[in-house]
Amino acid sequence: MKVWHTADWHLGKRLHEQSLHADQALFFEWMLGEIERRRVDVLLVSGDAFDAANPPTESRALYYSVLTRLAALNVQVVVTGGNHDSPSMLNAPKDLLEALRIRVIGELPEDLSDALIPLGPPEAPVAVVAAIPFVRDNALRQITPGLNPTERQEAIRTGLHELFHAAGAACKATYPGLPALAMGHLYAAGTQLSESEREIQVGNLAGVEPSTFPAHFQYVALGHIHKPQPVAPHIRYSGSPIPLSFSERDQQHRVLEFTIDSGQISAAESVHIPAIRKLVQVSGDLQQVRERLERLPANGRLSTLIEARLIIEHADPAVTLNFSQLVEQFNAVHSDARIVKQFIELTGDRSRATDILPDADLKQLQPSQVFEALLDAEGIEDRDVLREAFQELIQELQQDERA
Ligand SMILES: [Mn+2]
Repeated sequence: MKVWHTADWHLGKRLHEQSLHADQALFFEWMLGEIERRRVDVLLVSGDAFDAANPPTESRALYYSVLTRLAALNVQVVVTGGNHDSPSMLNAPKDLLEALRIRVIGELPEDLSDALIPLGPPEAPVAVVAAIPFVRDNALRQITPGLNPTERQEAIRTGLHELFHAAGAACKATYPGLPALAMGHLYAAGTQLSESEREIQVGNLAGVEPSTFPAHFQYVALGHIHKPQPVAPHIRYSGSPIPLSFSERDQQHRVLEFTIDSGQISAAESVHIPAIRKLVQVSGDLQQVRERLERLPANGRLSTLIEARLIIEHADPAVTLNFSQLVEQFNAVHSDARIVKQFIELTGDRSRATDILPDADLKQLQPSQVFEALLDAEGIEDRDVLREAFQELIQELQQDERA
């Protein structure tokens, strides 16, 4: 039996307002072709199939058409919920999908045995998977009110440890003799993050240790971290199939493949996904940015997306204006490449708060105090509008953090 492990499709995700729908559709074309060619029997999707709780209609349509085509290829599918998925949205068509041998576990079921899914022919399963979705903190019974952040992280780690050990024991008891694997959507200690996770916050930051997963699991198919990487040889992140941020631009995207044969699960191997779209970062001073934009590499199958980073010593309104015009002109002229993100990096002494407030301990200061010091340093007199705008930004940021 051949198994594919993927995760973090993030259907509906936009990269700086740019839709990635076409990228995702091309990935699925490739995936379905390879699944048929290689005769894959099982597909595991370890969370974050969708980017948001209420994804756009075109993303839902794509998801269901892919599931329907997988069913037509006689592939057994297991989808778990990630922190981006709405468990109830994912679970809504659960009964219908079950008729197509597609199992959806949107959230941790009350009875853990409901998350144990036999793989292979129903009359003669060859393995069992404990399909554990993203676990919200309040679903862990170790989380009690009044914990400080450190205690809370420790309680989350303990809770996940107990959960996966209970799942391992349940596999052993209910399916004795069958090889077992697990799915998880979580943050493992020591893994490398990329921008697309940072910008959405990794959820609880309690990184779990490999010992969280009992030895009974011969393979652990993880999702949540977008950079493909092993936590241990048999505990792996497949990573996201397409780049979801500029920091993932040079990553080799992949799915992981392994076989289950006579009770043994083989080592997972990477199946590389051909690059669908080029993401390019150009940086330097204005002249360098201009030159580099002229020497862009050839396109992938879709138009190139560019992050333009202007590096200058001090803020300069004239240079900023030229930079904006350069970006505007570029986007107006090019149809096969688009600057979707632009920013200015200041290298001079005023770019760092520690230079403005050399003796201050930043942790002791309010953001507004640092902002006032910056206004002083810049010699800005008319401050009311700026103060108001700053307060608005801070409020927005705090609301985002709470969300
Ligand atoms: Mn996630």
